Amino acid sequence: MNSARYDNENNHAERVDFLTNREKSPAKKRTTGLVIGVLLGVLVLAAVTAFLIWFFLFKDGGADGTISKQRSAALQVFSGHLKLKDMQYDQKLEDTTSTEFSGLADNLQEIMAAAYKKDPFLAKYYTKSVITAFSEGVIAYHWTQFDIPPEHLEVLPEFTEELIQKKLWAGVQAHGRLSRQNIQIREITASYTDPRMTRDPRAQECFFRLEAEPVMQTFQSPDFPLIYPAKSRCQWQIRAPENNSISVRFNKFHIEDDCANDFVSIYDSLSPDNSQAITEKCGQRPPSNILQVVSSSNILLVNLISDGEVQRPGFSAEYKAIPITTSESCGGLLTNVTGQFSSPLYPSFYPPALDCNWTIQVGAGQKVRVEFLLFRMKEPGVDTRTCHKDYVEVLGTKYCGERSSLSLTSTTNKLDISFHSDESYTDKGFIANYSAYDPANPCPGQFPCASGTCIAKALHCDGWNDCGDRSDEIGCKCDTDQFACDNGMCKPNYWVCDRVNDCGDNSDEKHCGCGSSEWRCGDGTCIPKEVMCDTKKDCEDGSDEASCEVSPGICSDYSFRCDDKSCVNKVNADCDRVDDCADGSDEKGCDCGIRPYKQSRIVGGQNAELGEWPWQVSLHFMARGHVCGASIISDRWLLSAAHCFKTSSPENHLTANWKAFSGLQDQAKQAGAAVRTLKSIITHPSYNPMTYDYDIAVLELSEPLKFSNTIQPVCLPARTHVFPPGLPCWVTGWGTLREGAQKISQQLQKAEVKIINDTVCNVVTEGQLTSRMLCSGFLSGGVDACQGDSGGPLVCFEDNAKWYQVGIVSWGEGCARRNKPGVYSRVTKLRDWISEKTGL
Ligand code: 4AZ
Repeated sequence: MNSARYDNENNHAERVDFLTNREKSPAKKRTTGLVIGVLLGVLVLAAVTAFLIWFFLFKDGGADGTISKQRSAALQVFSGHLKLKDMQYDQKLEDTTSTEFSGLADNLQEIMAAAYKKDPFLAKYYTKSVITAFSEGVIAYHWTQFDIPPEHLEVLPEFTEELIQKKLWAGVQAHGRLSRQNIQIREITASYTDPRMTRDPRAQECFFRLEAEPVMQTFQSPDFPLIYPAKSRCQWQIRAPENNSISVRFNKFHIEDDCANDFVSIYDSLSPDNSQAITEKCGQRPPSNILQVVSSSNILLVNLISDGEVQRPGFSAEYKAIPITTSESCGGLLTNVTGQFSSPLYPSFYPPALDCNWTIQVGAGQKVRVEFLLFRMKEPGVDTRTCHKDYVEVLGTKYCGERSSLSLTSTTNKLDISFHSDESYTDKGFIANYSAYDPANPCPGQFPCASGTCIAKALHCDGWNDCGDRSDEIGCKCDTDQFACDNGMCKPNYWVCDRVNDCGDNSDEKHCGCGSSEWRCGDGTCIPKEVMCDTKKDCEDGSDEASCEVSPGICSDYSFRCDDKSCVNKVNADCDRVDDCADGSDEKGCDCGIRPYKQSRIVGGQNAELGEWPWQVSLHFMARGHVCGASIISDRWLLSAAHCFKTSSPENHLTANWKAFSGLQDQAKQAGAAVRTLKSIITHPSYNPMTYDYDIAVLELSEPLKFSNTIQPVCLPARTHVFPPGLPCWVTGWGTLREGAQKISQQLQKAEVKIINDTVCNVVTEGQLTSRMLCSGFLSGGVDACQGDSGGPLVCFEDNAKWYQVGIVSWGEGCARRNKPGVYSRVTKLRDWISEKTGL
């Protein structure tokens, strides 16, 4: 007997036996048996196929009225509303169990079904239409489902919103002509909808009707604050009395991070009608960035969809009826010398479909300056150059999207500002300060930027773009120790040829003297090309060996060393989500450097938010309170500076004298923080109190930390991790706000600082730099760590979306002085010692 094997579509191996001629020939009985066998096989196969189709396409969309969870391209759902003409609104229509609801809903469903079935194309795929709610007007909310079999997928592009609306109109009008029933429709909307969002309210599963009143009430996702169920399809229809709108504030909001799986979507409608979506959100929101939305009228729809397996608590929300914001009740005339104004209902999302106008009028001969402290009017699919949906318009220019700094000035003593929101998608909006100024002296004692903002005079012509529009660096006369860029800016001479485009037009990096057979090191020196990637360090900064694809297995000082001692010659191979080491050690210990409370930056402010730097620790010494910073590197270990402990006083080295506070933002609010005592303090044996070389300590906690939204470990970079000059990083701490100040800061501070080239760093520190140190800050001064920040982290956000600690606050000449940047212990150089002491 010969046999053959093949794999069927399900990849299950099956065995088919072929009969040889000899085996076939004599027996008729055997032929009959074979025919019956084949028939039975076909029947079984058909039954299995039918079951699979039912299972995947219809099971979840069955009795409870929820359309199947799978977002099959073959399922097309359109949702919107119908406005009925000349019909008396009956409150009973709001009760989906009433006969009034059933009567009208069934009637409309029939009209819709007839409209679609009349069209030969749509009729082929039409499945059902459902009326989900009524509201004053009389408005009926609907959705319709079409199922396209796999063999007809090519017709999908023909399912357009225009076609659906057109056919529905045609059907509805034909019905009006033919029918004796008195149902007339005067407006139709229908837009694409995620099939997971459609519900049949008469099925009542995870479906809620809420009545908003002026007093606040609450609702929550199922099982909050435990874990919301997977495969949730929940809907809350909220109504308020006529002439009110609805405000919903999500005090707790923690949904899975991937919006493709789980999300909350909110509509300015009772239908999940995309053209009236207010917003769609997932992830976790911190107390400082609460989601609060408002409807344009007395209806609002909230949906919770979950498909992901990640377990999260969900949300808890407050809702209430509030007076409708109209164009008359927003905007206005502002005549004070200074003041503040914001988008309607800020910091709530502004309502959809609203226009507001402000006029700022100041004294004759004066002008107006408007500085936006926050500006967020983002909408999917909007080109921020044209802003065709929501915008703020000033002097003929429309502004939309997200802006970190926006400053505008008037041409006269009057400035008009208009705000427009359309029917779909809203956002936080804006908050702005305005002030009158004298055009002859726009910035008394300061430098006036072209944008209208004022900056400190010392920042003019200092080589840094402080205005944001470079106007402070244009037309400067360069000093002898400065390089004149082609674009008119001046930069310190020692920035020339350092491989960082400091001028912005690259003129400081042109003509840098390396011949065609040479390669330029990070510090500007030239080396022969052939010594690059030869596993020997030829450049002072090792940049010739940093990104070499040398043959695998070759280990240089610049290779990532796997646990099995093999080497990876790739820049920043640690935690880059690519398995470079055969033993996977480059992707080990990567549960770090994330901020569960994702933050949006606060423009102009330097106070950190709670949970923004969850690895930051405050070290309290005896009765003195905070004296040094530290960072969490694991649940048992902290990283800090040796000079906090190795002082002339032996008391500083005693564990009993220290307490570590984690999850803290405000020194006056220690109640919410986790406090730990220390089990051991290990300072680097080579720490030099004269030079601050090897300024590093690891602290073992007596009891492990419990990680949370506000307590998380930072990532430690591999020994070979590269943080190039110019990289923007953040330093945090409760140190003093000024050099020489007596008191530490009560609120945790954050400051953005840049990694400074080692050559420059060595020059400005007058040769005091060792390879265990790095500089970060601005040579123009103004931003820096200061007394009390020591031991705290300097962290950089890397391409793998994780925060890495690059430095430990160590020393500096004063604080924030010009040409005196902060000096930090270089974590990469001390990485092996950290491993040796902590096992991390
Ligand atoms: C300190 O005394 C200190 N400007 C820390 C950092 C800097 C200066 C002083 C850097 O803790």
